[in-house]
Amino acid sequence: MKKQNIVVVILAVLAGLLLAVWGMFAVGDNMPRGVTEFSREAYDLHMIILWICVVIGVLVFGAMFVSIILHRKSRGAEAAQFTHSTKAEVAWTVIPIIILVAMAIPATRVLILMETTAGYEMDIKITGYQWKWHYEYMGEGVSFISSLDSASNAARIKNSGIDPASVDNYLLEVDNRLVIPADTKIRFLLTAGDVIHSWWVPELGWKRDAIPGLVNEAWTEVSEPGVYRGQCAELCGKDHGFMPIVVEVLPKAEFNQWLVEQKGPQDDLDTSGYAEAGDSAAADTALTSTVN
Ligand SMILES: [Cu+2]
Repeated sequence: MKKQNIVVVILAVLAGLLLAVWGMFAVGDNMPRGVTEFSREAYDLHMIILWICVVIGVLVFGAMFVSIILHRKSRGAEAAQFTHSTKAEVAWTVIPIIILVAMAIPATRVLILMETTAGYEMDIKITGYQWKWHYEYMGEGVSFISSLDSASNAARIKNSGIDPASVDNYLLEVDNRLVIPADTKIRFLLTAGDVIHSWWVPELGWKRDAIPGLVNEAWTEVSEPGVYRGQCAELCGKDHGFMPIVVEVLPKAEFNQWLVEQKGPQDDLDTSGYAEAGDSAAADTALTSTVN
């Protein structure tokens, strides 16, 4: 190859690499690594597959551009005349199969991990409604409705005079957060009472449809206490954008104390925090009154 041609090839490969790296970091819109074992596995898998795709992209487009630039007709290039090559056929069949199988192995492992709810220590039933979530701590007699907080709700009204930018966690805050304990495997049972919704907290690494008449399963185990936010991820009606999800992860001891408080008489509840939380009957009444 001529010196000039080598320079062209190197430049083409470098441009491709630069474009790929820019796409990843300059846009800065990658998925979060999350706060659970599963979310990290999913993130790592996503990155491995991405880099495999980048390498394939650089090789394929590199070969294409090199061919177009260096072997163009105006440079006197002449097309090869062969019509069949068994070696080429075998190579471009076997190599993609090997790549696909190599990608399927870690993907299957992560998929199985996502579906493995065995060994859970706690059950929470999540029911989607237009446009709120109902959480029930199974067997604990604790359930409540979680809907958009009043500050966001006031600011979202047209001509409210409230600047949404002045509201903390605008459209990402609720009145009653889903409180869960840290370091505890929790199984979620998801369903819906009207139309299809989807429960999605990016930091947990998965989203799951909540479908009327069907119960879907999912699980999580968060090690770091904190507040994690998400949204309904299935277009479910006019207020689809106004049914956020807020998960508050507490250390086990604090969670147990919180749970005991929720079981207490309604009057004893701290009205600044989880005002609507109470026993199932109270929550059901609240649900009926809000739905009607
Ligand atoms: Cu929804």
